Amino acid sequence: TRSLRIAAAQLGPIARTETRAQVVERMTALMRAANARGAELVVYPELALTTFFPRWYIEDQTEVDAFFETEMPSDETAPLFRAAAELGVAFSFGYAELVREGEGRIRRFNTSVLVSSQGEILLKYRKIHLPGHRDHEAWRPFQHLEKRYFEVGDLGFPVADALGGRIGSAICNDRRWPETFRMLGLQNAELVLIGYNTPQHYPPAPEHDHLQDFHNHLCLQAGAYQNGTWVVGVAKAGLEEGCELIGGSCIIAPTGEIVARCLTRGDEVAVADCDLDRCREIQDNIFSFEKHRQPDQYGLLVKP
Ligand code: CDT
Repeated sequence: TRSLRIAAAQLGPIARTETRAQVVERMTALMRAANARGAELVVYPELALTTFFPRWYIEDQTEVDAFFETEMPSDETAPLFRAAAELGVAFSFGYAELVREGEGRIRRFNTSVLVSSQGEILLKYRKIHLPGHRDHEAWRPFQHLEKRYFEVGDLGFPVADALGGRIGSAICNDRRWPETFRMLGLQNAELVLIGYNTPQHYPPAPEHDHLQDFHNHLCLQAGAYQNGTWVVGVAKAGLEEGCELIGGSCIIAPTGEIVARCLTRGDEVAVADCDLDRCREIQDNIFSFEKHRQPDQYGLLVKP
């Protein structure tokens, strides 16, 4: 077996006034709790370092940019990297990434990284499916302005051979798209790390509010099963600046079964032993792409 002990490190709400240093302290406490339970990899949510700022329409770009990181590690995140080195654990987390290119061009992405215990970036992913809208929509009780604040990721769906397996990432809304999982599945991913911030209330279709937890697990479990991969889904949860976010962070086996999950909407760790060899149970059988997939029949899937 190739067993990796993984922790889903769910974060409760982060206030707008909370500093990076305060959040990193919470993340470090979760890392220590996970390590005490033997975890070798700790997975944190999307945009883990700040409150989920796309809920606000902010006109002043300087104010928006204060939510972004220009370097990683930064002085403020360094304590997390130091704890990982001390404990010998790898970790993955999401953050808003600001990149300065030539001639004053600035690009902004919703990014996640997988980091080795030694601080090496093993995998970087920039979110491709950006949900929500671009302009202020006054009718909404809160905004979802990811299309305004971020560009579509430009790194594709990369995988990394790391920690004894093949690992991919996706971010929040990506998990609702089977194409995300299939892009990773076609590269033989054995573990997919996914952070999310999902409001309980979906303003465009409030009749689905009671289904948010169901749809979360439905997508994560289907993605795992249909590609024979482990999936770790990690929430930022709870009542954040008046907006309730679902929890339900979990670790899912390649069979689609949830093997560990968080029960609260606060800071909490769920741990499971993930035998990466179990991917073969699915990848060699029911979803052996080589034996059973019919790509010649799927032309519509890649037409714009
Ligand atoms: N962060 C993120 O992608 N959240 C979306 C919310 C619903 S779309 C406005 C999600 O898919 O969970």
